[in-house]
Amino acid sequence: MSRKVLILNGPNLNLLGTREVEIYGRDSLSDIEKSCRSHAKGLGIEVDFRQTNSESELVTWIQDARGTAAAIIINAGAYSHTSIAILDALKALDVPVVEVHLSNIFQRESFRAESYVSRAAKGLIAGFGAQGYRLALDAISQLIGTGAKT
Ligand code: CA2
Repeated sequence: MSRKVLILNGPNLNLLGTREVEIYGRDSLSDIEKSCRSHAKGLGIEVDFRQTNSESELVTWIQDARGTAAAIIINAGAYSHTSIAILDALKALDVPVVEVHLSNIFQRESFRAESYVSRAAKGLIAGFGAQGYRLALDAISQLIGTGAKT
């Protein structure tokens, strides 16, 4: 069984570290990718880390994950709160989905407290900044097991 985890990032996450650092932290997305790669290595997980500003590209990547990824970690950014298309694509998967948000979306504007992604996710990690991605990898590692033959 593959131990490849697809880590998907949605709109504006390419701007991390440049503004709103009090909300999202100082790490750039490239810093987060590096920390995911190093953490995943220790867990024996292969990472495919991507970002797009396009809703349709996210849907296509989720569809393409069928049969190729063991799990998905997704921070869909603002699309989390609006996209039924992303929800439908996630629901078509038969691998675990862990949702990540850098900020605690429940402590912010009311429109951020609703997430369509959550409806398809095994669980949600929010409010831990960049550490949330590493926590999600830990959760995925538990969910998909060691991959060792018994
Ligand atoms: O907390 C999160 O991870 C979010 O998914 C981040 C999204 C936001 O729309 C969600 O409600 C919560 C925003 C992505 C980053 O936006 C930036 C905009 C300007 C400068 C830096 C980051």
